[in-house]
Amino acid sequence: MFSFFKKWAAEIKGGKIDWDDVEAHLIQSDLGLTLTERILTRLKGQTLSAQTVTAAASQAILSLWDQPVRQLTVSGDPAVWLIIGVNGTGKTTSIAKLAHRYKKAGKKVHLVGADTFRAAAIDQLKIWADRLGAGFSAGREGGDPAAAAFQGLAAARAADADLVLIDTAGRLHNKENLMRELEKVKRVVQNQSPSAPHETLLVLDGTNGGNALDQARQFHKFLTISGIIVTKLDTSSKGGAVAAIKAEEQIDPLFIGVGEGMDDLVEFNPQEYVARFF
Ligand SMILES: Nc1nc2c(ncn2[C@@H]2O[C@H](COP(=O)(O)OP(=O)(O)OP(=O)(O)O)[C@@H](O)[C@H]2O)c(=O)[nH]1
Ligand SMILES: [Mg+2]
Repeated sequence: MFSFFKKWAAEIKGGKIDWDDVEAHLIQSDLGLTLTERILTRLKGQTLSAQTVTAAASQAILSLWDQPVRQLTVSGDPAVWLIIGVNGTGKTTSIAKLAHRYKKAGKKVHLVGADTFRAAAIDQLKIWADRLGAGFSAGREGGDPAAAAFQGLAAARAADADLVLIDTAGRLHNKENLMRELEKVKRVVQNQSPSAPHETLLVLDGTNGGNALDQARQFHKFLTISGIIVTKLDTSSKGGAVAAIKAEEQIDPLFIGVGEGMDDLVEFNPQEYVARFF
């Protein structure tokens, strides 16, 4: 998100800028309309410079998080977390990272492969489950993902798991039939456990810019997202438009992915996030 903004701020250092310029650049920095307006309001009556704009932007972003970011708790009998997102954002890897994190905290974790779209996806999850010592169930390639989720949850309950992580196939947010398929996964899980899923986590690729806001909006519309995991922040300074998503949709980033290993998941911290970019 901010790399574009930072580059611009460096360019204009000392130079003159006008309001239109500031507004255009803020919008192009994937901050979204709400935040852009708040930043412009903060700038009223000030001299425009790289410094004042940067300060106003970081203050506006930080004030989105006047409450501490929610910590996830493993509760439910068992806790069921549904992991969703577009293709290749890091869903399966993030599941492995979450499994590792909560196993370390003493929880019995069960992974459910409901990505029946391709056999390799199921194998990938199985490899992680074996490596982590987590329980595992999966549907078969070409099968119904909702059936896979239902049977996986039943197996997890039989195994007395504390936390069930359901992996789903990557899908484009603008494909309604694929969104309906996810709704069905959710419904079928609820048939077995009415309070589930206890978390519906959207995984966003942090190297992606403004499109992330679009993704969040669409997935939220169909499934009600409870939190976001932003991945690949080790390779990008874009940041997946999380501030815009928080400002526009009130959805919090909960974790960030900072590598491909199972320890590379850290809790989202707004101060660190802003400091990283400004
Ligand atoms: N550098 C880096 N790479 C990551 C991170 N998270 C995931 N990846 C890599 O991104 C690629 C895709 O990750 P997956 O977990 O397979 O993504 P996915 O969302 O499950 O993909 P589909 O199931 O195909 O939709 C893999 O090569 C991962 O190792 C991260 O935080 N940092
Ligand atoms: Mg996957």
